[in-house]
Amino acid sequence: FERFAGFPDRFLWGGAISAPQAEGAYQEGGKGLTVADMALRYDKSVSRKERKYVDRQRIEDAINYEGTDKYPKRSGVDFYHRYKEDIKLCAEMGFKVFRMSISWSRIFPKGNEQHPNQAGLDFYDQVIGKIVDYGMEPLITISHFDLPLHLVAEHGGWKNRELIDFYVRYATLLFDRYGDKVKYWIAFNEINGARFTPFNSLGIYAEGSEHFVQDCYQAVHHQFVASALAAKILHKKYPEAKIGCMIAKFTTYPATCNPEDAMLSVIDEQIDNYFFTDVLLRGTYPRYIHRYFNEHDISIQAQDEDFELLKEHTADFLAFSYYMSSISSSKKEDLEKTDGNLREQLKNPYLETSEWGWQIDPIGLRYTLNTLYDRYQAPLFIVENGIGANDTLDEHGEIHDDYRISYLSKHIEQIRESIIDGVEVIGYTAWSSFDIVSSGTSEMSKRYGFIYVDLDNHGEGTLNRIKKDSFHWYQKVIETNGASL
Ligand code: P53
Repeated sequence: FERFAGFPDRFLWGGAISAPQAEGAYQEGGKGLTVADMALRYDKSVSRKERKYVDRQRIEDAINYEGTDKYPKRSGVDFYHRYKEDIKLCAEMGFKVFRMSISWSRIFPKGNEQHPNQAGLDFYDQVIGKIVDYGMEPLITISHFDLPLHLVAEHGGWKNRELIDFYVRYATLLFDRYGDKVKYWIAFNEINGARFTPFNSLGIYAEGSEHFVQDCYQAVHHQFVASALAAKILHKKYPEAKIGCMIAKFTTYPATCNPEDAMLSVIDEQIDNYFFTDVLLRGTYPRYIHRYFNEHDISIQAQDEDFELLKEHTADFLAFSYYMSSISSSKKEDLEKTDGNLREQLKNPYLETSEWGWQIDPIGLRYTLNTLYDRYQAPLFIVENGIGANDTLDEHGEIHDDYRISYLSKHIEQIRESIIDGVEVIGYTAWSSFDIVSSGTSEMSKRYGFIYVDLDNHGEGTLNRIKKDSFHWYQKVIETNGASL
C-alpha cells in the first residue's frame, strides 16, 4: 500500500484575492458598474438581515452617489494600478499558484455586448502574463460576486435564463484568450452563496418577488447549467485544463448527541452544501432536494437538455472556502449566539472565535476534507482559508500577526493530517494574498493578508504595502513544502 506521507511535491501553495475587493478603478478602462460597486460599508451595528437583503432603493441611492467613501469596493486596494508590485511580492513568498477573479464588466461592461472591451482584455493580459512570468499557476474565478449591474437592472439577474448565454460568451472568450496560460478555473465563487448573499451572488432583490426562495433556486439552476456549459467548452478546447465548482463550506456538527440535533445537521449539510456539489460533481439533482422543493412549494423551470448537460459535464475538482464551523441544534433558544458572517451562529463552547465572531476550528478542516472526499472521491482544492483581524503597526512600523500565523499553521497541519488519511488535496490558497476590502461588510479593517496595505475604512492612507510577520512565516512553509510547520 502507498503511504501518504504529507504534502505531495507538486502541492499548489498560494494565496487568493478577488477583483471586486482588490482592483478598485471602478470606472477606469471602460469598466461597467457591478453589484460590488453598490456594496455599502457596514459596521457591526448594522443588522445581518439588512446586509443580506438588498432592495431597489438602496441601489438607486448607490448609483446616484459619486465617489468611493461609502462604497469601498469601488477603490479596492488599487490592484488595478499596483498589480506588478503585488504579484512580485507574492512571487517572493514563493507562491506556486495565484488565485484571482476576472471582472466580467471590464470585459463586457454591460455583461452582454457582442464585442469585448479591449482595455479590459489588455489589463488581464498584463496581469496573467506577470503571474506566469514568475512561474506561478493562475487560478481564475470567472465570476466572484461582481455581476454587471446592467444584467440585474435590465435582465433581472440570474433568474433570467438569458444569463446563461451571456456568461457562456464571456467564459468562452476567456478560455480562447487565456487557455494557453491558465490550467485551473473556477466557474463561480461560492455558488451556494445564493443561500446567504442572494444579491451579490445572483443579482436578486429581496422585494418585488412573489416567491423569493423559488427565484433563488431558479437562478442557481441557471448557474448550474452555465457551469456545465463552461466545462464542456473548456474541455473541448483544452482537454488538459481543469474547471472546478466552488462552495463556501459550512461544516456543521450536531449540538448534542440528541438524535434530533444529529438529523438536523445532516439536513443542514445537504441544503447548505451538498445540494450544490451533488449537482455539479455527481451531475444530478439529489433526491433529498425534491422533498425540500415540495415542502417549500418551489418549482424550477428547466429544459430536458439541462439534465443531460449536467450529467455529462461535471466539474473536475471541488474547490471550497473554509473559515469556521457551526452547529445545528433543535433547541436554538437555549444556546449562546456568536456573529458568524451573514448569518447568526450558535456558539460552540469548545472553540475560540475571531474578532468578528467566527469560530476557529482547524480540526473541522480535516473533518471537512475527509467527509467531502468520502462523498465524491474528487480532487479537493482549499481556495480560501484565513482569519480577518484588525492588524496594527507597532512603533517600528511592523505587523506582528502571530494570531494569523497560529490560525494558518493549525489549519495547514490538519490539511497534512487529511493527506495522510488518504484525502487527495491539490492545493491551498490562503485568504488573502494581501489585505483587501472585506466581502461581507466592505471594511478595510478586517484584514486577511500576508502583506499589509496602508488604507483605512474611509479610504485614507498611502496604499503602501508592508510585509507582515506572516509573510516570512508562509515563505518558509512553502519553501519547505510544509516541513517547517
Ligand atoms: P469577509 C460568508 C461566509 C463565508 C465566506 O469574508 C464568505 C462569505 C461572504 O462574505 O465569502 C468569502 O471578507 C468570499 C470572499 C471573502 C471571504 O469569504 O466578509 O469568497 O470574497 O472575502 C471572507 O470577511
